[in-house]
Amino acid sequence: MSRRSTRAARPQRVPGTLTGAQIVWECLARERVTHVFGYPGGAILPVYDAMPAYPVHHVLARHEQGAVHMADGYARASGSVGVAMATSGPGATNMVTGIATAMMDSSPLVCITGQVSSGLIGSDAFQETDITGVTLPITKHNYLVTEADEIAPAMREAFYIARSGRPGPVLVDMTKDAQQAACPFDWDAAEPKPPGYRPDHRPRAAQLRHALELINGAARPVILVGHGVVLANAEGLVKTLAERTTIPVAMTLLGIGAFPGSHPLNLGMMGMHGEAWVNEAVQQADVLVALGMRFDDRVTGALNTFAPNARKIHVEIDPAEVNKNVAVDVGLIGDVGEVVETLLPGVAPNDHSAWLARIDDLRRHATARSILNFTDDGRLYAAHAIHDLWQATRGRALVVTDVGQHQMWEAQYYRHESARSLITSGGLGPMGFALPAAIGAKLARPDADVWAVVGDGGFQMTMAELGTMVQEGLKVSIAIINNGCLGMVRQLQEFFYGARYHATPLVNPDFVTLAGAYGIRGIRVTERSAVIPAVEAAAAHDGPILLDIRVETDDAVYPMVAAGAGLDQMIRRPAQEALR
Ligand SMILES: Cc1cc2nc3c(=O)[nH]c(=O)nc-3n(C[C@H](O)[C@H](O)[C@H](O)COP(=O)(O)OP(=O)(O)OC[C@H]3O[C@@H](n4cnc5c(N)ncnc54)[C@H](O)[C@@H]3O)c2cc1C
Ligand SMILES: Cc1ncc(C[n+]2csc(CCOP(=O)(O)OP(=O)(O)O)c2C)c(N)n1
Ligand SMILES: [Mg+2]
Repeated sequence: MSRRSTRAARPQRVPGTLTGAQIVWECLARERVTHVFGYPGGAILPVYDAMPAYPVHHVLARHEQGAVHMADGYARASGSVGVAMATSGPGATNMVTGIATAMMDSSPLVCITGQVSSGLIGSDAFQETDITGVTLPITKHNYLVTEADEIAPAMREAFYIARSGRPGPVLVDMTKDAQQAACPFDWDAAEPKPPGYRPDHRPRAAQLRHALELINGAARPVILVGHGVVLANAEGLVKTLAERTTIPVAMTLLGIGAFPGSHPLNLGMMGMHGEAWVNEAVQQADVLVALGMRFDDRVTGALNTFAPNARKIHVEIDPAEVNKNVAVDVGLIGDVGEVVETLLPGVAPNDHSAWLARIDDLRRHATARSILNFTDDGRLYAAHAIHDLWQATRGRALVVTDVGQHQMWEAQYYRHESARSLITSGGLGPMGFALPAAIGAKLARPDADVWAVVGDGGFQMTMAELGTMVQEGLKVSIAIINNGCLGMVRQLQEFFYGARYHATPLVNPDFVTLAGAYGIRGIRVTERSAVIPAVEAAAAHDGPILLDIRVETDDAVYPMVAAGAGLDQMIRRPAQEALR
């Protein structure tokens, strides 16, 4: 009996043509994509079958959510478009959290999904999901492609839309028959021309003049630096603006790193868990210069009391963001790098030493309440662990955090000196982001000392990606800030639900043994004196390492602006005695 050839399903090449599947890889290679993060299945198999002929490395994730977070981590670390791939139905729906994460944080992604053959669409075919319908509100744009000759134009347009203007995720769903059919491939003819899409904006001259008057005439100004500054690679220009005017700089969570943490004009993070002096400075300011940030509710607190005395300038690439949450005096719509460059010749040197001295007073008053300044009571707090990680890595690590208390302590206690040295999910905040995003970041920047700082809860959401990390031979260091609970939610229960801790205590696996199952070295840290040696051991170790850092359960992130409260109405850390 003759055996059926396993190669029989290969599409026939017609001279002068490529299959849709080959066109996908041609486009990826021409877009200079080096890594694709994905997971195969029947509806995308023609694309996988064509892959080996192309110089693109495929990273096999353990879950499609992980694949998208990896692509996102890659994009945020490199500034290039990240690419993720999955099959139809469950593969595509597993991508949803990752896509929504990228959408909320303006991260450029192209997600490619297989779809059932075009003749089956609408028939509830096996693994058919209307993924363009599902992702319509969480993508910048999406496509359903049913013909091979539509693939190249859709792919080129997807990359163009993902990276231009305000970046974001674009999904290209392609039917199996479109992947299998052959057609001529013409890269030049597929040049993107999306109708009605205008990503380039320039501010009007009158608005620029108005902004200069406000900046030059301010007595108590603050610059608010956001993620847009990172996306625009404009940190150098923003530093020039701050130094010329001596205007202090506050950052959003996603703006951290866009202004050097050790710079004398750096105030730190503002907002719900921003430092007290930063929020107080924002509230007392007479001029706010908001650069590439979108006045998220975690940043502003109650809108009706936000920065009541300040004239506001908003530099923003997306016109829909201007006057959306906060009414501003001047909206400068355009790329923040270009706008600041245009403003700089008109910006007068200035000396705001009286205002800086006032903020320093606020800072002195607040730092007395920092847990780092409490006398050592022998307990290991998360803030200690993160502070010591910062010291031991000399502030030069590329840190990827998960979501929760540890994320906020990282923002407060790890001082970042450069843009793209903190990768964190701000807008959607999905637990499980850190490990896969760290894998993507390490592949984008192999020379970086990549640390995933993750909670014990969030780690368990995507810990299967340890397998991906090992399979790729990556040296990523993992610090589990293990407080034995879903700390951020426990904190809400402590403050607002009478300390009724339902569904927040965790019974955890032994993370060190778990690491061992993957061949990863694990170290348990239970004392403060062991943190720095463990971080140094990670640096010296030729491979990934997992630190299970057992920190106090009973602690909260301070300050905290409660929902609906004004930015300067913060819940402050109690005196040390209250911790006992
Ligand atoms: C548990 C938790 C707690 C949090 N607490 C805080 C907190 O205390 N403080 C805080 O700040 N955040 C906090 N966040 C994050 C918060 O939810 C927002 O994600 C964050 O504040 C958004 O920062 P952003 O506006 O700088 O970035 P984004 O949301 O990414 O917005 C960037 C803006 O820049 C614009 N832009 C993009 N490119 C350009 C360009 N080239 N030129 C000009 N503009 C451009 C975009 O259109 C967008 O409007 C928290 C998140 C979590 C999960
Ligand atoms: C996928 C998802 N589910 C639920 C939440 C709500 N949530 C925010 S923080 C948090 C607790 C996180 O616990 P852990 O990972 O242990 O970090 P910790 O706060 O203890 O540092 C939860 C449940 C979320 N952000 N993401
Ligand atoms: Mg926890």
